[in-house]
Amino acid sequence: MLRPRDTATRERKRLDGLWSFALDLQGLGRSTGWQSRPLQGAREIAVPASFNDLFADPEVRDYVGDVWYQTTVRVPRGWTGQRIVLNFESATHKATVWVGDTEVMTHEGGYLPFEADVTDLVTPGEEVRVTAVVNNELTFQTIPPGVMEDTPTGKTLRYWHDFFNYAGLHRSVWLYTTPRTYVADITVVTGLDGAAGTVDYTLEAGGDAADQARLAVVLRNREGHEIAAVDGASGTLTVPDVHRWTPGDGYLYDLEVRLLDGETTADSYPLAVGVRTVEVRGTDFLINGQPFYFRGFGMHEDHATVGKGHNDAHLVHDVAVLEWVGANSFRTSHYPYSEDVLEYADRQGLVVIDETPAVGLNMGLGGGIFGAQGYTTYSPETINDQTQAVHAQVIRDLVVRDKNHPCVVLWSIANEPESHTAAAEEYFRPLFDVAREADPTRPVGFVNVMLAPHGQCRVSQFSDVLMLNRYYGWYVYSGDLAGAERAWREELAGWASDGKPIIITEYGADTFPGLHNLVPQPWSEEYQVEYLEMNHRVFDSVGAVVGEQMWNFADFATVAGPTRVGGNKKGAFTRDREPKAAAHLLRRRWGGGV
Ligand code: GCB
Repeated sequence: MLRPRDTATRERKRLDGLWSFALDLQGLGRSTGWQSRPLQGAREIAVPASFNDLFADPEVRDYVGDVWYQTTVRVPRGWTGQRIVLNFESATHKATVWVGDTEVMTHEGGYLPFEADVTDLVTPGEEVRVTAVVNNELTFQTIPPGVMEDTPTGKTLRYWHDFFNYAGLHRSVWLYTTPRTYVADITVVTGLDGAAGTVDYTLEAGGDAADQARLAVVLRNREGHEIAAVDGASGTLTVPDVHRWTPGDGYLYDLEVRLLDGETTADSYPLAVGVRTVEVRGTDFLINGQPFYFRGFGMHEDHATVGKGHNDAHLVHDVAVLEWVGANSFRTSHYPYSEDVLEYADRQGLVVIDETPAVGLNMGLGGGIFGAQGYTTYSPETINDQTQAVHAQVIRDLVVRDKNHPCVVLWSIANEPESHTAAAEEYFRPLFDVAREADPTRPVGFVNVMLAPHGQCRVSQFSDVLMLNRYYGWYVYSGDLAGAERAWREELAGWASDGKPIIITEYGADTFPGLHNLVPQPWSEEYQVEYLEMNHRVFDSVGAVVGEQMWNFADFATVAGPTRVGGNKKGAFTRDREPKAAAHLLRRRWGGGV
């Protein structure tokens, strides 16, 4: 699936704005056909945004179940004769969509796009009603998992990941056109050959005459000069004296893909291409053959009011803050971010670890760490074969969406799953194969949790890169940084003996901004600084450590709990992106700029 774009042969219309919105408190909407009429008793809601924090209403914030979104759109009259597609960049976590009275699609998984051909259901020049029922329940067969529990005061949703279950339409909704026969997919793989670059491409056509489609590509540099042109559905372009895509220098070529009808271009689609290589060699992580050290954060799509709603202003500001602090990378913890984020990272030369939404597959954790018990992680009743199939599909779908982004250098197929048991090994072994089959060009890993330390983890054997989340000095050795340092050095030495590169994908300490201690204690800004300094001493002493991504970039919303003071406070920045003392420390260490 290619992202909706305006091109010489395609047009799009964004459906964002104020939609009608209703909670389905009695669960009657589906059986009584709410899609067939204007939503009753609806309020207006902003799209894109999480619905949870838009009203001062606990019923909305904590709502679990179906919510209904509806809007009316006039299809541009110039679209006659075109193929017309309705595209949702995401719906968290599950959605069914109708155009008029006709159901057009259902999609599960809250962070990836889905679309339907609606050509036959709309008339250019006329209005049409679009309705989506979005459901935010999680089960053991969803990724991420969760469970509805009966409590004396009603049903509640329990889940094992440490961020608030924001839901709704978080990203743009589009109506767009393509010609009847169109470019359906593009895959590029880039390489280096001395001073030259190579771009291997594979194209797919779709639609009425896909079989007879003639395809061709033209590659241009940033100035618009043609560098190479090739005919055919697949081939290789050579770029003499290539300007490589490198961290900090997001140089992109423009690959124009054309579908030809005789001499005319029937469809045209542009793809930004960064020419670079990624490789793991020994304990090095190489980008363009050069060792790369990851400096940055695990992040969240999380802001006041909009929750997980994408917003370009927040994106630009977050990346400006990353630049200020000297970060060169981030992880899309714990789900695929908006594709706008990846496109921007491509242009900024920011390096991305791209993570699936497989978080919370660990019933030994909860609300942070060492929490809720009472379930077995892998069992026929909990995380089972069906979950594994859903997990495999989300890996494939993530690769399909993000495979062409030069910023993505490493796939993370899960965050902190249970990984010390035989069941974990069995569950994950085939998933690594799925990832490698979907993308043979990038390294694959998963993020290991403290409950499966070196010597006990049975899943790391499959990883190209070891990604470790460690909280020595916070969840263990709380307030005892000397003890923490000793234990941390000992464990890390074990991992280093495996001969693989290690990225510390999380290390952090909750810090209440403005809390100060002469003698640093947990929760104070001073303690966070000393905690980071201790960690950095440990990392700097181990050659196999090729990256540090502090947890977290900014404070973020979570479920309420005794360890969460208005959310998770491990940010180097507050939720509104003001620096804590730790941010200044990182800036000095990472050489941040303006
Ligand atoms: C972790 C999780 C992350 C949590 C963090 C914490 O290990 O990966 O999602 O937010 O710990 O602060 O407890």
